[in-house]
Amino acid sequence: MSADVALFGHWICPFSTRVEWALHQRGIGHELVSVPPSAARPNDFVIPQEFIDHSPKLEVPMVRVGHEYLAESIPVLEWLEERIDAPSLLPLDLPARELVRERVAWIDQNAFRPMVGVYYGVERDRIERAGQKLVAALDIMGGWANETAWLAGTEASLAEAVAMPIHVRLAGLQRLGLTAPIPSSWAAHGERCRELLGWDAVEWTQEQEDEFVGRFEAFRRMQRRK
Ligand SMILES: N[C@@H](CCC(=O)N[C@@H](CS)C(=O)NCC(=O)O)C(=O)O
Repeated sequence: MSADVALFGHWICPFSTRVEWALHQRGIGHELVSVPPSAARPNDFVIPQEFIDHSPKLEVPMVRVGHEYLAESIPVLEWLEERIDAPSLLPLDLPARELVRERVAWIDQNAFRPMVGVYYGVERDRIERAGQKLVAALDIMGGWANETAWLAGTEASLAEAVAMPIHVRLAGLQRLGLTAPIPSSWAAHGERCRELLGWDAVEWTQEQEDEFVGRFEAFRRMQRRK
């Protein structure tokens, strides 16, 4: 490993998971600096000064490569591709690269948003609607994966990085009210993802899943009392 890489992130943040997975999948050694998002931050947590100094919005993930810093998960994934010479998550062929980028944007828009809507949802019908939108997106993504095994082409790519947090938290989402049946094509893609190098670094333990579910159940109780 040539460059000095650090990820300022946290396991509960799905945007951090994208980057953490890609670093492991590409075999890029890095330091992980745990910065819990405010909703999961213990009262006595001291935010590292380096994070405060370089993060434009005080959001994780933020990455340092050498003396440079960047935040925002998708630009960070692209930046790491440019900056770090390691197995790539972008195909060489330009049209294939464009397909990966198109699908990355599609997943971010059409699957990630409703996914966040499920756990930040408070009213039952809103949670239900977000769940239905998420599952409709998973159905389309599962269809892509059925064709070539992966979300955008014949190899795991940045599209897997962007979608990986959905696999990581699926059981938690189901406990938080995602009731629509998960398409078998999406579940099969999840099984393939579990065989990839990066999986072990981002998979949740039962304790992490319980903490995720517990935090959002508490959030809902608090919102309903308002
Ligand atoms: N668009 C950003 C979103 C990052 C984001 O929303 N991060 C959340 C945690 S999941 C955060 O750090 N929020 C600030 C806070 O809660 O303190 C990305 O793709 O990286």
